[in-house]
Amino acid sequence: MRPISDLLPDEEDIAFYRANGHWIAPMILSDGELEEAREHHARVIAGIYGTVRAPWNRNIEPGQPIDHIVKIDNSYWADTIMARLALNPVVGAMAARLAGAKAIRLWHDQLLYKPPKSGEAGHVGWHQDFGYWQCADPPELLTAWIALDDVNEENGCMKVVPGSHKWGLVPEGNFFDPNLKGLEEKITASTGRSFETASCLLPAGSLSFHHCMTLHGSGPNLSAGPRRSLVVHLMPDGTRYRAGTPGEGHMNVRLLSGKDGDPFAGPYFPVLFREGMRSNPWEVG
Ligand SMILES: O=C(O)CCC(=O)C(=O)O
Repeated sequence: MRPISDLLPDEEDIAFYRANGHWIAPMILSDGELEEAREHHARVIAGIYGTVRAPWNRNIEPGQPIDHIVKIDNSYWADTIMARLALNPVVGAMAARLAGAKAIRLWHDQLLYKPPKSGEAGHVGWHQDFGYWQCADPPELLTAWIALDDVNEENGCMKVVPGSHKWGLVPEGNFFDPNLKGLEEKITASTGRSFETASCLLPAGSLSFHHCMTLHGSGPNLSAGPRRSLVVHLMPDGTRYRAGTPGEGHMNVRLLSGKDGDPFAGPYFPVLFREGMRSNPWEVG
């Protein structure tokens, strides 16, 4: 594994992220960590929780046949290995540099499993994450998408629309609409912009980042193996609650239990990285 300081985005990477709204990061997991993460990913899907707490939400009950994309929110509550991954300070440091923030907090995680030979049921419709997060201000949140398998065109890698983080909010976006072509047509018609995509091709153990306004989605898994990932949604420290938006139903509004203008802080929004914090791994011993 390279020294941690070598993994962080340099000035060119930061400029790329700010211009395009995404960035492919290097490998952060060793083979052993990857194996352990896969095993615990499977446990959470199977409903075998290593803590006293279930995830916030899951779209498929344990033991049910997995015939569509599995999405489990705040899996880190239920499993300490998932927690270690979701709260990885190196991921936090990468995010801090990309976002130009002094500290990064967890917004929430999302464990994803795209089943083998998924067909349309494995699709993720084109969307911007901020469409669901309008309760947060400013819209500078970002996502670390950590690959637990090699991710490629065959198994339905995530695709992003470079530059779309500068388009403003596109209301047609919908994670849950599998009709990618139909969504693309609606989005092109409403924005008047051409829809070019870039594929986030990742070796297992590496990750990509995308800005919360970047349009993204993915197609079917045509391969015989699963496409497994842990998606870690992050925010710059100081991100505040904006009351009365279409994002009012988001779980984090309830977890904050605050009033308009309060920062999303406290135990439900742990800090992954803070500049100068003693526990940043490359500053200790
Ligand atoms: O995994 C995918 O294909 C999409 C994931 C996603 O929507 C996200 O990371 O925000």
